[in-house]
Amino acid sequence: MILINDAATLDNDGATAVLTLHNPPVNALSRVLREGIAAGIEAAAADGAVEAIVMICEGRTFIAGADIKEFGKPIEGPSLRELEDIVESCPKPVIAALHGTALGGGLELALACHYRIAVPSARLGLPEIKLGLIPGAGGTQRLPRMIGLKRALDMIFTGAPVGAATAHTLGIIDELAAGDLRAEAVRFASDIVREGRPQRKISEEDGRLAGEDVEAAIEEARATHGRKMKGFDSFEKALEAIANAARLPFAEGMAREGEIFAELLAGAQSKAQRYVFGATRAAAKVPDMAADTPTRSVTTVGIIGAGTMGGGIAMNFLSAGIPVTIVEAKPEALERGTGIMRTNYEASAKRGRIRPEDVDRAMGLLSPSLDMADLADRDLIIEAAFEEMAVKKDIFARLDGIAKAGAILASNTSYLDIDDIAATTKRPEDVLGLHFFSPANVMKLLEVVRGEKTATDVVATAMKLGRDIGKTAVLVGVCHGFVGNRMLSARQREANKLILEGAMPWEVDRVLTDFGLPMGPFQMADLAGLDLGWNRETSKGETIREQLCEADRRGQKSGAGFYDYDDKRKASPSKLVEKMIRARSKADGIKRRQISDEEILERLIYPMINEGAKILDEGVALRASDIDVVWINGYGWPVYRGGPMFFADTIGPAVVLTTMRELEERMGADFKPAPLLVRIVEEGRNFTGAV
Ligand code: T1G
Repeated sequence: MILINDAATLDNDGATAVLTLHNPPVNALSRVLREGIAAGIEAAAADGAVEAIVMICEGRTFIAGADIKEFGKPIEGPSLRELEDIVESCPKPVIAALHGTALGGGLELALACHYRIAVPSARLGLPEIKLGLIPGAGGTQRLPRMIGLKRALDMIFTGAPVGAATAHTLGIIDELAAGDLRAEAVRFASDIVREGRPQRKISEEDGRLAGEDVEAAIEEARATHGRKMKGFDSFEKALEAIANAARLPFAEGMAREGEIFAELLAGAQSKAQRYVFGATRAAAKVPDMAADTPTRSVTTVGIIGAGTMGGGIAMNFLSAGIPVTIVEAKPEALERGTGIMRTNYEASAKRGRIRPEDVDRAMGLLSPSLDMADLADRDLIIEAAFEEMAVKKDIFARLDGIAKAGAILASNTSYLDIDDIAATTKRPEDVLGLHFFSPANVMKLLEVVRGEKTATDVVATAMKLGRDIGKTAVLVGVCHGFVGNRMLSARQREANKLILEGAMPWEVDRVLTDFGLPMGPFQMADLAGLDLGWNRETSKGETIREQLCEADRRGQKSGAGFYDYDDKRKASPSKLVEKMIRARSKADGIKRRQISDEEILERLIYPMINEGAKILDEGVALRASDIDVVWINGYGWPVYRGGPMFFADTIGPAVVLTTMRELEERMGADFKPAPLLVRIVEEGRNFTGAV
């Protein structure tokens, strides 16, 4: 065996050289690995005894891409493109042996090899779009030549990996390895040499694209991906780069791909998306908890409440193969709840998101019940009942006498005090919050709310369980609304004032949707239902929202709320609501005025940032980036803006502070700057340290 460098070794298996790569944790293409590959290929090519070369990785995966941590720094050692030229021009066949996830630059390097073999469990993809980039080492030019424009467009715009079997069908890989990958790759290399198979250079293949209708493929990509890609600089640029595979000779297409990649890499959006990549991983780490903190076994789950939240929460566990007992007080509520779950699964199967057989498999793990005593043996019990403290305290007091020792007792409350709830039990150390976001079977965010007495292993179990059911779990502390909803309340307070001062709900919403959020505060209110927490007996009709409920305009579900809705739930501004708002302004003695989009945006976003600063200062969030992860995964904050705290850093905390002070002067204490905001401006720091 020859040690090429710290990341590469070369040894011979008969007439086949095996270049083994080792750059944990994911064999990212950092400089040492690029240098190792270049030297290893050149050494094997120069060895007369070598007839073929296998490139294989140690560890859990083939190369998972360029080293994201090197972005923005000067390239040292051979670039990935130079490496690909060395590989593709090698006079001996180079076979990439794939396992784990061959992603981004890893797949691009494999496409520059002459052949590819993979284990059935391997996945291959070009996820650069998720980083605000495009494949920058030939992926936009080689992949279309291999699988056609349409499929390449889909792979690049979804950024989702395909499994080895699909890759084999598409022709991205030449063989599926039946047994040991290394042995199979060496055998495949020998077959190639013995059969005298040609050195396949995808860069020289134009045939596949000759007949493609480029315009049709582009239009189809716009129709399929355009909505999701709204606001992303990378969308149009990726379309151009990929279409060039059919429009330009390889070298010209590569040159243009490089220019576009460099532009995006230097841009604000990619910087934000790369920050989010790191922030999401950081959120999974709990500072005072070792990675090997013991966790409790959770193999069965109980849920109290089969409403929208309870049913959605249950689906997360059922889909992960974990049996769930779901308890309701009334048979008709139980039947309605379980019926909605089945309907949701059937809709997913119809859209091809799950296999038809998965519907019965998941529902077969569900045990509906009308008796809380049936939760006695559950490892984890989640309360998803009415959002009222008295109701929750009663349930937890009863659970304390039912649940087995060591069971984890969680509330899905979205605002209320977990410590108060825990105090109704004799086991506060087993109690925490698991705050799912609606629709709970869809939204990625899970706020894990750590109570004052919550045991460390319970927190560790919840964070791991969040990952196991496909959520992005963020650890938060106890306060009213935890992280996300506490900041949402600050925004809602301003939104409610703005429509009395002169803006209309649809103007406020538009400012936020133009900013990149999926919907504004009034669209959200109509979707959730205006009557959440409203009670006709106690309603005083003091707010627009109360007036709407009294007029039976309860939101989308009643066909009218802040907006009017047609039978397809298409929203339109309401003359009646406009009249109601103007009358309320007059009754409150407010002289309405024209309010600029800029003021609306500042009044909505800066108080959120200010609340985030308080949340950080109080230790309710561990990191500024955790706050950003909450808002991206729980409320659809545009990933290309990095999150509210990253956004504050891009505009400058001093700008936020100055504006807050002006607003405080003009509008009062709601805009009093948070002490942390003042401090970081005085100290010349920022929230995330990432800008
Ligand atoms: N570069 C640097 N570090 C990386 C990395 C990468 N590409 N991918 C992962 N890591 C780190 C990650 O930060 C974490 O570090 C550890 O590895 C485990 O990651 C030219 C320009 C591979 C599916 O976008 O999707 O190639 O926190 O917790 O859940 O066209 O990591 O332990 O210090 O996510 O098992 C394209 C990104 C790059 C793949 C593994 N590639 N990575 O998931 O582990 S751009 C990607 C992933 C590119 C070319 C372009 C996942 C994974 P730490 P993890 P995991």
